[in-house]
Amino acid sequence: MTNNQVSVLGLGAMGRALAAALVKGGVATTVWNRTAGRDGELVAAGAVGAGSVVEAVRGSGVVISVLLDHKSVHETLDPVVAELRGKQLINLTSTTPEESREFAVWAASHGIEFLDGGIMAIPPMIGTQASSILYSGARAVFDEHQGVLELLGAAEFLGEDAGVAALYDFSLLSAMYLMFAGFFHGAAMVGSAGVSAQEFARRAVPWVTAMAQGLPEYARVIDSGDYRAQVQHLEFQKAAFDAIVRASRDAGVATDLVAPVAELIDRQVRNGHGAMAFERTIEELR
Ligand code: FVH
Repeated sequence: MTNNQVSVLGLGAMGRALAAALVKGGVATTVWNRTAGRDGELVAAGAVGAGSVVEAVRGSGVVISVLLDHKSVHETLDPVVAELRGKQLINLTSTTPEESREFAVWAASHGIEFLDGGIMAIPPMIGTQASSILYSGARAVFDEHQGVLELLGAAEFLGEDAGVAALYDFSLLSAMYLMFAGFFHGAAMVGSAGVSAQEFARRAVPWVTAMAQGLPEYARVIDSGDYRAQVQHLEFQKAAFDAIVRASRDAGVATDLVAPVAELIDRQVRNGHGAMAFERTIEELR
């Protein structure tokens, strides 16, 4: 086994970016993709192109999978499971925590050391200081290859439960997508008055950035479990949010995004929590 050779399976936008960062960092890298012809630039830069999965797996002690989803990883690796025995598998494909745990069990049953990763970056960020990747699963794999993993982005190990990195990944993505969705809603509202999305973005960026500074205080209240409002209680938030819903309707903007939040607030007020802080909303989600 040649443990210092790394194989990257999957040369989509992310796989290509990761493989390029490895090659640039001087790591002996083998690359493979289901559809041929996507390895040209990588091979020109020094990677070894493998003609089959089995060839890619055979050549390396460490295999990094960067495929579409959980199903595609199984479709790719199940047929070569015998070749993977005794090797280390690092899965950077986005999978749910339960899917990551399933891989860990599957890998252990076949004598494969398994590390799962959640990529907190888009392809152009890979290999830059803006990139970070969260890992969980086999600590030994992380420790042995941390130097190589740091070539891809800041590498952080979160624990031996293989699902934890994916749990953080999807939790952070939830926060991101709901923020983007909120931007779309706001842009649609001001758009009803002829304001461009770009003009709205110019104001939204500093506003959202400033408001995000409040998250640690929200977190402190949540962790304390003491939701007695110091400033704006849910009764106040209800009035404010009902007005947002009405303003959206008046602007001809669908309330699909804001109505569920209004309902979460309403429900708490109806159930006697009107004097509590907005942060108590997390109790309705748990
Ligand atoms: N791109 C991004 O911004 C995000 C950032 C966060 C992490 N994600 C996850 O990374 C995984 C790969 O994403 P990607 O951007 O490389 O995705 P694509 O460019 O669409 O490439 C997909 C590759 O998967 C191969 N593939 C698909 N199905 C199969 C299969 N059944 N068997 C073997 N390979 C398969 C596909 O091959 P081909 O279509 O070229 O033959 C591509 O190599 C992903 O989990 C993101 O959620 C990226």
